[in-house]
Amino acid sequence: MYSSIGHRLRKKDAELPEPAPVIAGVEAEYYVVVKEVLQLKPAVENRVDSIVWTLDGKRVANAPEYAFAAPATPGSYHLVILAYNKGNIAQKVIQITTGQYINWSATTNTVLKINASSKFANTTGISWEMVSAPSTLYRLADSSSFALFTTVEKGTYKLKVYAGNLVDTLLVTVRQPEKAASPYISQVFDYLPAPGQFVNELPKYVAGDTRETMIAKVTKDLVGEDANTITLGGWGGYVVIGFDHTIANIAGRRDFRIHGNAFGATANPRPNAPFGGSCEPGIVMVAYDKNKNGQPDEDEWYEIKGSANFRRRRSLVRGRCCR
Ligand SMILES: [Ca+2]
Ligand SMILES: [Ca+2]
Repeated sequence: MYSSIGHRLRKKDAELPEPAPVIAGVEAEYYVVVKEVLQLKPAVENRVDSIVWTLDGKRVANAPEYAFAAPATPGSYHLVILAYNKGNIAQKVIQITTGQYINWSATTNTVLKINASSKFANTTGISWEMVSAPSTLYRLADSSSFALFTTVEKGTYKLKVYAGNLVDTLLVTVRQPEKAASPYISQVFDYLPAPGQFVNELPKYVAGDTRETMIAKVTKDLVGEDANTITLGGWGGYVVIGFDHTIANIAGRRDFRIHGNAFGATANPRPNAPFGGSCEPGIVMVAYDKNKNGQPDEDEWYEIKGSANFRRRRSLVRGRCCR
């Protein structure tokens, strides 16, 4: 009885017009390096009788998959996928550009400046794009004729640079440096506390100390894993510290951490005081050693947004805040 119903349903289905095939799972454009093979395997929705591939108008395959082998000379190709079923033909057009690799090498946690090749000279509107990366912990910042690239992980990164019909593919091979980077502070450039409760106590000042000897004491306190607290005093006090590598600013990730002295406390001598404690906010600025002289120069600093950027009335930045 069940098989009889099944038979009738199948017969009825066969009499309906068939939905057209839908070709998905392939891009409209590909860039293939010369002598490399691009394997294309579209996902075809709905029933299909045959899939035909044409390259520059010439039939090259009749199969669900097609392997495009890029010749040794760069060029551009027009690939069309045709999917047939009863009464329907679906079409998908793919543009393939082929070109040569340009090789670069770098080490992790350093900034590599990559200039667009000479064929892009006098070209505006140059775009840079990561094609494939062994890690998401990288940063690619582009400025038309050049890009700055840094990554936390070693491996081979494939980038594309293009403008109009011009395109280059770059392979950046990233190695680990011989000496592993330290995750801790490696250097103190400067220290100048403003007047405050613990100034000359953290670190301890003794008669005869100079700015240089105090910086040496702060260096001893802050460098390496076993660090101690220092005081910056009140508004305006600062310390300038450095690392032995460039810290990549990864989008959506917190790239470094600063331990402060904030805490909550219920004890408060004032009656009916709100919950409080010690907030001790600070402003964090970061410098990128753009001119590679090992110094944080005036034009290399950026301020990181903090809570004060979002509360105008209590803004530290505008110098209006305080306790
Ligand atoms: Ca970040
Ligand atoms: Ca510098």
